[in-house]
Amino acid sequence: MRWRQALRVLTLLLIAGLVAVIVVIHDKDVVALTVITFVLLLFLPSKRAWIGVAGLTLLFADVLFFTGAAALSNIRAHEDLTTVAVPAAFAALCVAGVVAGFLALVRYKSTADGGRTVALLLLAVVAFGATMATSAVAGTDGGAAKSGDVRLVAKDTKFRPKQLKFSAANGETQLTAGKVSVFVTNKDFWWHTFTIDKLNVNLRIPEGGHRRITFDAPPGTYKFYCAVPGHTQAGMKGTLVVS
Ligand SMILES: [Cu+2]
Repeated sequence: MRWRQALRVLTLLLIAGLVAVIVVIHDKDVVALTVITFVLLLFLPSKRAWIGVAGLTLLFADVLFFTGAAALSNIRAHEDLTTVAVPAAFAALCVAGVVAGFLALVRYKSTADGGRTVALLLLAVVAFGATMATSAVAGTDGGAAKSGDVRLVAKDTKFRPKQLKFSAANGETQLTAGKVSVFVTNKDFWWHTFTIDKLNVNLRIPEGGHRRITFDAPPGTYKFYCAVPGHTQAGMKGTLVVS
């Protein structure tokens, strides 16, 4: 088996995974990534195969970067198994993809037998799994809401609701101490943030994750937004009213 063939198989698996994300969690923003992956795959059997190999290696590295970080963060936050397993599965696949892509680039004309190819890819995935497991031991509960929390959902690169109201009159007792607690759920495949510049708030929420933040908020109206490039423009902004 050549490394390029291994890369092709891993790319097909990645496309299958991305399509599953589109179908199961209805994340339309993943469509663009799926199309790019497919186009790069088409280069592999062509005379300009190196474009496909280099492009796919970068793409695997990119997806590894955000899904690996999401899996680690969700493990540390003691999220449930699915919330950890989905980004972890993508990250493990991407570890193999980066290895296969890199070896296809540097040993472009040489061949490796099937057994060695599979063994090396498995080794990379096992090493990745071990990293995940060791970080599962450390960590804090970030995935549980408490009563009095203001709830916010990020879905389809939008926040719902767009306006958060927090009032002492509603019996939100923490407010008497000047504290506001916001519980954010991210239902997208990408990372999002809950950011309020004025209050020095910057909470990062990975794929499928739930995160809670408590901060001081004097009465007033504050703009919150997602700090991921392009997301504010896509509509990820709103207002927090504290009265
Ligand atoms: Cu965002």
